[in-house]
Amino acid sequence: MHPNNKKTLRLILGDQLNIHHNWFHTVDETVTYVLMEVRSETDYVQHHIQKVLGVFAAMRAFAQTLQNLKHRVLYLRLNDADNLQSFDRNCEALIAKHHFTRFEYQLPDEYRVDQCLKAFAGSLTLETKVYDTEHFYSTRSELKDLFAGKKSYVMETFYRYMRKKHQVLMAYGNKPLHDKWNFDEENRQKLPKNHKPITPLVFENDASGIETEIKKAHIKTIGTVDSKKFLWPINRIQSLALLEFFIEHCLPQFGTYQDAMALDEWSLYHSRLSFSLNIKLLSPKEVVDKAIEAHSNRKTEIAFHQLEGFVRQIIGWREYMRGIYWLKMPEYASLNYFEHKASLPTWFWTGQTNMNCLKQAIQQSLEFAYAHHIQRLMITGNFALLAGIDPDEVDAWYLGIYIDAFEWVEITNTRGMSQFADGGIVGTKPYVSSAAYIHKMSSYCGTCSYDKSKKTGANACPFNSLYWNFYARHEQRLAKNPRIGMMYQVWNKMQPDDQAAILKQADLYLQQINEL
Ligand code: FAD
Ligand code: DLZ
Ligand code: SF4
Repeated sequence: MHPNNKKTLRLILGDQLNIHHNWFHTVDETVTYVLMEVRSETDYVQHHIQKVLGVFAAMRAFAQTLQNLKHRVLYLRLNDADNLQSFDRNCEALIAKHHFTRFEYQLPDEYRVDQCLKAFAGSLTLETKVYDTEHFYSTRSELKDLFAGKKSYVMETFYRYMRKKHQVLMAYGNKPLHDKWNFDEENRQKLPKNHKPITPLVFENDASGIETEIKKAHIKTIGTVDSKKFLWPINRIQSLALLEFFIEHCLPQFGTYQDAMALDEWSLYHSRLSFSLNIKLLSPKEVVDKAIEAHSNRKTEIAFHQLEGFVRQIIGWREYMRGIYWLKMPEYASLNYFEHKASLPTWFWTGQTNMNCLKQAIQQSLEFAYAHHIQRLMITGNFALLAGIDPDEVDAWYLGIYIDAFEWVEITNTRGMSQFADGGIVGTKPYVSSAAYIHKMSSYCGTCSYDKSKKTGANACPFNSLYWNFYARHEQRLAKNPRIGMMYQVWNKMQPDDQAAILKQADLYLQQINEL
């Protein structure tokens, strides 16, 4: 074929909004970019309305940016008559209509979409090429290579490897700065009484037109939105503003209150950058670099342990979860170590429960499409695990409800870290707790109609009996775990009558789970 007849179609997915990608460095008349709003993506799980709205608004803004830079762009809106509602069918139709001679795309982050586009590209008679997204620090297979021949995967090992490889927070001789890799013991305090955290920065995007289109298409969604004042960042400028806000106001307290939870406070000192990061409006490297730069300019204000705690989340946990995902999919999505089969309580979809901690975490999730890590792990996730909920249902809930939920990072956190359904690939022990931990880290228990200190009887906090019931039920699987053995010593020291009463209380609560 004559080179002048070359016409390339490049697909950009809704979570590939990286303007610094090599693709966009030069304007090429023979290249057409396409973005599409499709039912295959809006319907693979029931999403929060803010997630669908946020992704569409960001995709539209990104298409506009590309057009302003003089790139050729096609954009298929949800209700366009010629929208065939999936990536492959739309691309096939566009290739035929516009006589494209090449098809190119970037590596999808999700296994399902990866399979779909691989199959599609394989079915074409044209030349095809797949590119890296140029977003992550590590490749899909780097974790696999690092742990080749090892029996288990350890986040801390991966984190140190990443610190060394990318020379992040390192001193002379490949030693960690301040001689320690991890400063966790200086972090994780409860919020002091009368401490008023910073008011979160929110945006006021008018996305009401998009909401109307979503409603017209009858897409089933979760949660609420004020679409005239859509609060999440939808472009790079807003994402950078949120990053600045975090670094200026939240980073100095980030590690200290990382695990704290407080009544009516939905994000405390967390960054809320996960949405911008996951759709690639921000790169993890620029986030880490900005945080490090701020620390070096404001050392007295931003202690090193705050910085290290934050950097670990990004170059450690985030990259680690992605590595595990690509190592273990697709099998990972059906792991159910404890063989849990119960259904999610109905109040997970409404927040209407008398358990104050769950009410707070779920209601804010419905209102903001956001809960911070410890709410996800130690409130909703903890309850789901103690109550023996089927990990498929837990996954679907987390994948739908959060603005930042994309399977590569959602499933490893949910099925792995939170539900231990992978039997210990991500974590070394299940993250469960009774009310004692929740009371220690939050201000939820004080105004709860349940009594945090009771295991049995009227108004006993459900977490207490469910906690021991969980250990008793799974003794065979857990007693040998060296990090848990001690719990069984405590359980076995209890009087048989007390044990029986606790198990009976747990049974009662599980039978009435929708009324708790
Ligand atoms: P911050 O607390 O400010 O942390 C900074 C950044 O570090 C985050 O933006 C995120 O990119 C990264 N990070 C922190 N913890 C993790 C982690 N465990 N795994 C991966 N990255 C991390 N994160 C998602 O991005 N998408 C999800 O769908 C998701 N689902 C989760 C489900 C469960 C059950 C749990 C326990 C955690 C989940 N997480 C998920 C991880 C974490 O809770 C969120 O990244 C975090 O709450 C996002 O808020 P933030 O940006 O304010 O985070
Ligand atoms: C999450 C999402 C939604 C709701 N809708 C779209 C869409 O209509 N078009 C699109 O390109 N992407 C969407 N996304 C993000 C994709 O689900 C995401 O790109 C894939 O899961 C790959 O990670
Ligand atoms: Fe949650 Fe129990 Fe505390 Fe109530 S008493 S807030 S249910 S831990």
